[in-house]
Amino acid sequence: MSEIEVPEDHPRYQSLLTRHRIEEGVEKGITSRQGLIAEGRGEAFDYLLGEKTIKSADTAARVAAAQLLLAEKPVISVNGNVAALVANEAVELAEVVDAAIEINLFNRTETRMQAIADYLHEHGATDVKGLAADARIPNLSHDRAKVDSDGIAAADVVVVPLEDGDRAEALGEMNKTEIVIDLNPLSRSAQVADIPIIDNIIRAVPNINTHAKELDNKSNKHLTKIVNNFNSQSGLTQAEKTIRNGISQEN
Ligand code: PTJ
Repeated sequence: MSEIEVPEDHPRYQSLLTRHRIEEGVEKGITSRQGLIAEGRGEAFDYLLGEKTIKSADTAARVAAAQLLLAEKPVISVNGNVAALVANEAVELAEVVDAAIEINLFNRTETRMQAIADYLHEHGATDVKGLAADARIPNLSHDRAKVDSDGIAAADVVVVPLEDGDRAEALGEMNKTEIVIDLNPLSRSAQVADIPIIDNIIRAVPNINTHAKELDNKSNKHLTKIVNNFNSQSGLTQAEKTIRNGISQEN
């Protein structure tokens, strides 16, 4: 038995494992109760995508890896769901592409900020930003506007998983290059992203890691070519087509 009492060959293993991690996140004070609802919404899309990484999402993950390797100050934004689902993998990604990790919460409380910071440290993170909150994202009225001046405020590339659209739009207005991970191709954050990855975060982050390791020794010229050849709209269209017409229509 693994971390949940369900055998790994159970057809719903991954989905049950994900639910279990989110539930545990809520119990530990890491994930908000709204995070349970967000997970349910994500699961519905994942079911329609066949609970697998479709080709266009894999392409986007490779482009994201190239973009992160090219970045000067990349930051991975972490909320309560991201911490509960992929703490290890997010820490690994930060190491592989030399990015900072910054906690940014919709339902921000100091207790939850600290609980997530402690949890990320337990999973190997060395530098966790977000607690200083000494800068703001302009034109955003809620607590998600609070960022660190040497973190998201200074970043050129930001990974924003499982977001609402407001902050994604505001970050776009700051001319940040945004990599969004979201299972809903119609969500505003996916729509405004430079690189939308329509996939479950539990598959997407390890996949970016794999691509980043493979691309690590490539020249900037090679990486730039990968980024420039990417068409974000085509990935969104392919994911929507798969959701509407079924996985047999995937291309
Ligand atoms: O921890 P906090 O306080 O910052 O709150 C985080 C949540 C996620 C609760 C908050 O950002 C929120 O309410 O988000 P939304 O508006 O429900 O949007 C979440 C998006 O993430 C939706 O489009 C979901 O389809 C998507 N989603 C949910 N679970 C996953 C996912 N995308 C990828 N992988 C998932 N596992």
